[in-house]
Amino acid sequence: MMKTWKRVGIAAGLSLSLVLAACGAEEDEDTTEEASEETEENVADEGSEDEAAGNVGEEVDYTITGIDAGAGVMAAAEQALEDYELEDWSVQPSSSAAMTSALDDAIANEEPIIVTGWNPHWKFAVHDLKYFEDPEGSFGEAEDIHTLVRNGLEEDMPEAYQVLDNFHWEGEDMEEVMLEVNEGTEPEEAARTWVDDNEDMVSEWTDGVEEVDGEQITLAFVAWDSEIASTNVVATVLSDLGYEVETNSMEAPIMFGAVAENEADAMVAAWLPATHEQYYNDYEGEFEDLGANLEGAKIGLVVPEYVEADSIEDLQQ
Ligand code: PBE
Repeated sequence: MMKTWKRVGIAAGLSLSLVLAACGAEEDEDTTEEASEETEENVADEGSEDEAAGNVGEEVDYTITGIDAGAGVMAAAEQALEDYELEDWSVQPSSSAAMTSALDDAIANEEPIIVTGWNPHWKFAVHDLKYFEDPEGSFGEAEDIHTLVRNGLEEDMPEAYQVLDNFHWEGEDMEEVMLEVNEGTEPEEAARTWVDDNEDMVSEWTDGVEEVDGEQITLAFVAWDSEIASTNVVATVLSDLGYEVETNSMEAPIMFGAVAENEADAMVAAWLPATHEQYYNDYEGEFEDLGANLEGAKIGLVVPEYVEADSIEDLQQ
């Protein structure tokens, strides 16, 4: 467990310095002026301003900056390339942390970038961003995040089952934890602070649940910023009840497989109905779906506000 958190901590620390660099550039008027002069020069080199604005494809090398290949938003982005007939485009896989670093870098340099995005996410609080419109619906509608547990958990660990069944919060709650982690706090510590600051909500999840004596429970998750937040909060609440909690980070399809095959006890990271539809269907019947722990999540292509294009359709040219 420590290893995973250390890695995440390093990634969070790295993106923090990039965020600071970005803020510095935004706040410093001289730098901004210099940067816009540079942009004008570039525009002059390339032709008219309109042409440059319309050339977001060329500027980003016809590449969408993605995250881990197993993420549902990656499959949806590939689907979008098909739906909008963007044959020259590709989706570049990386990781949740590398994507936000690339986004921070691009914004610091006022360069265009298109990323696979989602919310809840801290990046909307830190940067001026927008979703590309998606008239074809490649990225689906608003989604819910579900809690899935292994079959038999209710019988084996009724206390944990009850907490997992009760776990429910809002996008703003998740973003609060995410923001703190992005600012450099260790995920476990950020979760601790949130749990301590939100006793009323947490006591609804643990209402009438008896304490246990060091029973082992394993939560599976993927190291997406949103799921680092939710998994740590649930782990903190369970450990306060007396559980010995292990959190295991893995690829998305493996996370579903782990719960289906009883290698993990639970996960709080199933985005439905569309994002994880494939994985959900692959293992249906081999897990218990405890329903939504968060409503109104969303995925799509995200760009800085200053990118002139507004819709995925605008990439067709
Ligand atoms: N995400 C965050 C995940 C689900 C949670 C949107 C990156 C995905 O695309 O699978």
